[in-house]
Amino acid sequence: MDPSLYVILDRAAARGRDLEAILEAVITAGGRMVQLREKEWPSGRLLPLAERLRTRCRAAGVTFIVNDRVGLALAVGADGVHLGQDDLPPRAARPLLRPGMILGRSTHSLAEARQARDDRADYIAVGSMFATATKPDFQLVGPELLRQIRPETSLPLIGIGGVTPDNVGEVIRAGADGVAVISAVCGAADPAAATRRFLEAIRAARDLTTRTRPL
Ligand code: TZP
Ligand code: MG
Repeated sequence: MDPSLYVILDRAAARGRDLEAILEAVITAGGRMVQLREKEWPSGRLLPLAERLRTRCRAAGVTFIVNDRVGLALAVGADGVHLGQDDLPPRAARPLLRPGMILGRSTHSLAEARQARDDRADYIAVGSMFATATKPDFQLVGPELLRQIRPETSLPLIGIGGVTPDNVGEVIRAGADGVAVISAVCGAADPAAATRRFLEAIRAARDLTTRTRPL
């Protein structure tokens, strides 16, 4: 799992554009991890699309995660499932998963991040980093929360919420291993170009972080 840039494929954010075409652009541009997020369609309707995305990701060696739905993740042979605070907690979901499946957890406070760590999540998403129109009920925690969580876990930390190529450096320098983005890629005029800009900015921020870290 390489969570440097974790692209969330969301039909609503894509505004009618084809998620498979967006995935293709992301893969071409070097993205290594994606999630399927669908808040409206029931799982039966989503299944064929989820299967096609899963097949393409497998062929490209890209990690494929399903948001919210453990059953769908299992049905399509996804690499993992991402669970928010209102979904099944990791201790309830883990026994349902196949061995080796990735379990990600959304958190919005130090206490939630500690709980996710203690519940043996495989990565912890932290947000919202910045204001975002994608999730109207977002809780703004800022990169500062990453700074607080970073010393407490070696699990991958992923900043989410309002992240763009222009502000991603701030998130990486606060201690994130990567960022998860919806609108900045799914809603971009050119998703491949957006992916490349992100990867370049992440690389630059990491170089800077390494060079300025005390020996
Ligand atoms: N969780 C916290 S903020 C957010 C989610 C799912 C939305 C992220 O979307 P965007 O478009 O990258 O701000
Ligand atoms: Mg959820």
